Amino acid sequence: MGEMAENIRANHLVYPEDRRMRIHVRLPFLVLGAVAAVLPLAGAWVWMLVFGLPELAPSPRITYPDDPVGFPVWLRLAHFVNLVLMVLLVRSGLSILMDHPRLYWNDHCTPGSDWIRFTPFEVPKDRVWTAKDDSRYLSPWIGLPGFRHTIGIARHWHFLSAFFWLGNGLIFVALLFATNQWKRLVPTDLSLFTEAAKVMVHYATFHLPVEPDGFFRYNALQQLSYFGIVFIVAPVSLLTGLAMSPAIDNWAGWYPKLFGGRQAARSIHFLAMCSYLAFLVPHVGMVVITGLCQNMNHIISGTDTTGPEGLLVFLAGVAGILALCWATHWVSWKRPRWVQMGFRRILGPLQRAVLNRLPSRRQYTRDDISPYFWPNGKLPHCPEWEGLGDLRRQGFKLKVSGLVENPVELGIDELENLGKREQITLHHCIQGWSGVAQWGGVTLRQLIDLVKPLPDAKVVVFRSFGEGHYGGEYYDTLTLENAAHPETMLAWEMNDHPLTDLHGAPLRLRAENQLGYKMVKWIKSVEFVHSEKEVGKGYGGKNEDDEYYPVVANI
Ligand SMILES: Nc1nc2c(c(=O)[nH]1)N[C@H]1C(S)=C(S)[C@@H](COP(=O)(O)O)O[C@H]1N2
Ligand SMILES: [Mo]
Repeated sequence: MGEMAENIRANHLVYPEDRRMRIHVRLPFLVLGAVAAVLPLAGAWVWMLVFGLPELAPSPRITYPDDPVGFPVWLRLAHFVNLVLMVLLVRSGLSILMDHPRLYWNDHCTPGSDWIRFTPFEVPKDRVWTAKDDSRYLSPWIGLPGFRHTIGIARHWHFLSAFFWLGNGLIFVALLFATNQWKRLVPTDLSLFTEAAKVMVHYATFHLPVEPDGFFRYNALQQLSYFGIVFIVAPVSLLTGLAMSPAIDNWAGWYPKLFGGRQAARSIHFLAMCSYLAFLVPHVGMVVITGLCQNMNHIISGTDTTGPEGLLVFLAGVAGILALCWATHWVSWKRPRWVQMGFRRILGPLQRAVLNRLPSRRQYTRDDISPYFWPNGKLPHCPEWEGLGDLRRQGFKLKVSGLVENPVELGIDELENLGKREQITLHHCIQGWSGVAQWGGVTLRQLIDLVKPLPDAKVVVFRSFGEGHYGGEYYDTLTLENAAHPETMLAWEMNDHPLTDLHGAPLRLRAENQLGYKMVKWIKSVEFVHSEKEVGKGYGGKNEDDEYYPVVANI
């Protein structure tokens, strides 16, 4: 049995009782969405009723001698690969979304400020409600891997697919322009827009226009929607995806601002997914009703024939995709380590070489501080921590040991004597929420200078008084390089007050180029080691061990 299944069974999480899913859209956004959907339809009807059904321009097969004829093999392949990867992307994306089933237009994620939520619950105000409590169940029939709080695995699938999807997309676009195929998509004449509106009037009023032969050219509306998906929605997906990375956002603050902030980027990323689905329905619908067999032959065998061959191959392709869904589901549950390690092998080097190098330098102002900061994790309940006294500081001595010349034990006052740094930064939780807070503490750089790591020390371990989700000491690790980033600090203050119990008293880690789970709260000790393999199960942290999170957390 896979470890994930074991974890889930051990915690009686098999089929959580409450599996309800409610989509709740705030009224103004519901109205906005309805208006956006109805307006073009209403316009089309008015057009027809007032001016009559517009006449469409004739669309000859070939206007210019170098117009495209048929679909070359690379285009047909890229189209299919795209479909496969989109299935993985959407399924894993939905799984990720359900881990923080709320979308916002502001970076604070204050409960009640979500414009859409996929949970029946408002955040309760009378008790601690962690982000993990808030995560929801998604059926594995829909999500990859689906279920509740399987975000680690879902993200591996998402980023791996995104990586290959980008590669496929770049090859596709490069070949479009290297050949004459770009002419099918790119509008070169403004009249295309009015022509597309006319086609729209036909469709919306249930008049099917005579379609051009798709082997040679598309109708105007078809061309514009393909163009929109390839050249607008796809890049938007990619760019808003990047705008959710803590390493990128805290390095180049202007970047997420292009989209209205990190959470707006997340919302737009979701809306882009909706656009694909909204495109897919009429796209497939039109393929079916405008000559299914012939259309299939066009895009599958590249021939302009009317036999059933293409359709049969397509159905085999669909069976293949279903088999892939089953296979990805199976490895996710039975061999989750393969997924985790596969991701680490393929994308880990890139994460280390590019994103991990970016210094976090984005500073916010006091006015930006979030009124509410989602909590996460389980409060410690060991006597060691409970007995620490006032603000958990009285009896506290941070132990710093391992591969260092000068092991030390320091109280908060002594840490403060090393010099205090304050920073106002944006926190990124892997689950999707964010929040701005001011942190006060000592940089790890100063601690490193004090304890003098031996040449063999490459990794810093932070151990907590608290336990992980599945029991056992919570800990995480940073590479020495990340620990030495100027903004990486051990903090004892949040928003000018000593840390509360909920947020990690007496001491917690801040590593702004990483996701929240690396930022251990209720720190007990710091240890310098050679490799993360020596600690816990050896994957780099409690969440890495038990929930298959990546050891490098910069996306
Ligand atoms: N000891 C411990 N530290 C922890 C966690 C935890 O479960 N236990 N959760 C992490 C996660 S996932 C996040 S997002 C942040 C949340 O910090 P906050 O509760 O102050 O918002 O703490 C991190 N540190
Ligand atoms: Mo988190």
